[in-house]
Amino acid sequence: MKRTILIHPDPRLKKVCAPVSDLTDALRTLADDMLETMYDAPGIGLAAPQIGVLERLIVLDCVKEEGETPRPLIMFNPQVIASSEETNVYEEGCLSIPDQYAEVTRPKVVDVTWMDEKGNQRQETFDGLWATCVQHEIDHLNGKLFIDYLKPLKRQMITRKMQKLKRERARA
Ligand code: K1U
Ligand code: ZN
Repeated sequence: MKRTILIHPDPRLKKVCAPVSDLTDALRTLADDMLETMYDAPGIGLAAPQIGVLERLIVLDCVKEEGETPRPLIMFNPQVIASSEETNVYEEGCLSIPDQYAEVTRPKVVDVTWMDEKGNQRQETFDGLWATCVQHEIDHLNGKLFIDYLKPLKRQMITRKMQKLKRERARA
């Protein structure tokens, strides 16, 4: 089932999410719903707080090319355990901040641990767009948005645009 994506500013997007302890069928269904919502948007990642669920769950699939095999990943309690000194600049977007993009600098390579949908503990090294995306999604679990890396004036400008968008959508 497709879920509604919250738009910034929303207090739920600023909260630190709780770790998942028991992997239930309800959580697996939630993860499937998040993948459906992400692909439909379309996007390359989605974090549970973006649909109003304050638990540490993210999904991502950074395979963008048509015809390439998709690689959906479901991560419960993801954690960056090591980051490269080398950084990467990427023009990021966010499904909770539609049509706004800005350059963000992050570590180029990260090692991430997580629990998958089968309850297995996993670890993998991510590079390039995958590394950017997984860091962006983990930030969501800590109440942080990509605009929090920008200068206050630019952040304020984007926030005002989003407030206007929300007012217009409420009227429609
Ligand atoms: O978390 C989110 O809001 C999803 C976001 C993830 C992300 C994008 C760019 C850099 C870091 C993290 C998005 O998916 S925005 C949409 C987007 O980037 C995209 C959409 C369709 C095709 C390719 C990319
Ligand atoms: Zn986002």
